[in-house]
Formats: sequence, structure tokens, C-alpha cells
Amino acid sequence: MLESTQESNVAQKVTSMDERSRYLRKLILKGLEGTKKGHVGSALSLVEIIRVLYDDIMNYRPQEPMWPDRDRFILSKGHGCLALYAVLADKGFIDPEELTTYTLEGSRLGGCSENIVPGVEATTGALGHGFAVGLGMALAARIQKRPSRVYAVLGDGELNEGSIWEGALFAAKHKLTHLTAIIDCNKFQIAGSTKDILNLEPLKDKWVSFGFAVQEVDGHDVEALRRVFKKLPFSDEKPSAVICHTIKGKGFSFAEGTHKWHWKSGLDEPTLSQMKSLLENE
Ligand SMILES: Cc1ncc(C[n+]2csc(CCOP(=O)(O)OP(=O)(O)O)c2C)c(N)n1
Repeated sequence: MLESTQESNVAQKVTSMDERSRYLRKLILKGLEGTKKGHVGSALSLVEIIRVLYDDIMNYRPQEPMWPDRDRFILSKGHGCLALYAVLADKGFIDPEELTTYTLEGSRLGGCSENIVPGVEATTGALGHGFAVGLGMALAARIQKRPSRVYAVLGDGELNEGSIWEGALFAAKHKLTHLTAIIDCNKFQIAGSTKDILNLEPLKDKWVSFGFAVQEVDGHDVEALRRVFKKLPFSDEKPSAVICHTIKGKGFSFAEGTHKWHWKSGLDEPTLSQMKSLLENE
């Protein structure tokens, strides 16, 4: 199985998850059907975080994507957008069939998300920038006296960007309590482990020292994510941060805990249908 991606020597199974998480991963695979390549591992670590935000936490209107009082979701690690596209398709912002156009010429669904797509709030992909856009939105909501909250998802590798820490200082100074930084802490980035490339530990202490109220959670435990997100904001004085401990490539054992599936190409039809049937059968 999966000979075409040279993963046949690795145990092949789907790691534990419920029906909804499997379904959203099937939509991610649908996004790979046309182009056969993409940021697979980066999207798979995000699924439960985005799922819980859109299912249980955020206020938004798929039929009125620009509703002024909506909450804002910012995918600062914009390359993980296959997971966002999957949820936007599931919620009716876009047609699920459009997923198959991901990164094809003329498609709205680029390899990093752009705000030409209904439901995508900010064009991201240059790491370290999306968070700042979210800060601006949070400040604007306060000035305009709107109830909108801002949820910005950052990659742990993205935290190597200095602009994130400049943004964190800004958020704390302005007491942006309706802003939450959500860290998809999958421990890997494009070329290796975050620990080896530019170590962030002690990560929680860093966010605390930058003036955030911080909680940590298993980023694949749907119940735990719900519990933590429902407690937001964690403070009346400080912005919040949730460090979500996730697994890069979560769902497929051969893609988990490695940077090798950060970006994957050559995903031919047999490989994709094998991955799909793993989701259906296990
Ligand atoms: C400013 C900038 N530098 C470099 C890149 C290239 N790049 C794309 S993804 C990535 C790694 C990101 O790692 P992380 O934030 O941990 O994301 P994940 O592991 O979830 O994919 C890099 C360096 C980029 N997109 N933007």
C-alpha cells in the first residue's frame, strides 16, 4: 500500500478519530485530487482546532460572509489552508466541488489562503503577518464597538518570526481580551523539528511573559478543545493564548510526526484512494 509515495515500510493505519474528523480529512483529500500535491501535514494537524471553532465557538453567517459582527478567523500559517477550505466547504461558504481546484490555474483556492475566497478574512502565507492583521481587526472591533472576537492560528515554526512577538507585545499593551492566539504546536516545520531549528521552549512561559493568559490543550481532543475555547477570554485584562499540542500529519500514521509530509507531491490516484479507504475502513 502507498508504494507510490514510498511509505510502504511504515505502519499504515488511521489513528483514532471520530466520524466528523474523518469526514473533514476526506474533504482535504478531495482538495488533493486535482493537483496531487499540497501542504498535507500542515493541514492535518489543524483539523480539530478549526472544526471546534467553526462548530461550537465562532459566530458567522456563511450566506453573509461579510456580516460586520462576525468573529474573525485568521489562518496566520496560511499554507495549512486545505483544512480551512475543507471547513468552509462543509459550512457552505464554498461549494465542496471547488475543493478539487486547489492550486490549479485560475482557482480561487491557492496554496496559501487569500481573502478572495468567501470566509477567508486575510490573505496569509508570509509567516508572521496574519497575526498582525488579526490584531488590527481586534483593535478595529473595539473602536467600532462591535462584539467580534478574533481567533488567529499560528504555527509553532511561525513563532520563529520576530513579528509575532512584536504583535504579542502590542496585543498585551492594548489589552485585546477579545483576541486569541491559537498555536498549532505540531513540533515540526518545513525542514525539521522546531526544537532543532530554533527552540521555543519554554513556550508557555514566553507567552505568559509577553502578557497573555495561557492554557495548553491536546489539539486533537475535540471535547478538551471545546472546554478550553468555551472558557475564553481567560482574563479580563489580557489577551489569551491556547497552545494546542498537535501532531503534524495527524490521521495517517505514515505522515505523523515528521516534516516529510509538510509538503507532499506525487500523490497519484491510487495513493489518494488508498488514503481515502483508510479513513473509511479503520
Ligand atoms: C516569511 C516566510 N518565510 C518562510 C516561509 C516558508 N515556509 C512555509 S511553511 C514553513 C514552515 C512553517 O512551520 P509551522 O509554522 O510550524 O507550520 P506547520 O508545521 O504547521 O506547517 C516555512 C518556513 C514562509 N511561508 N514565509
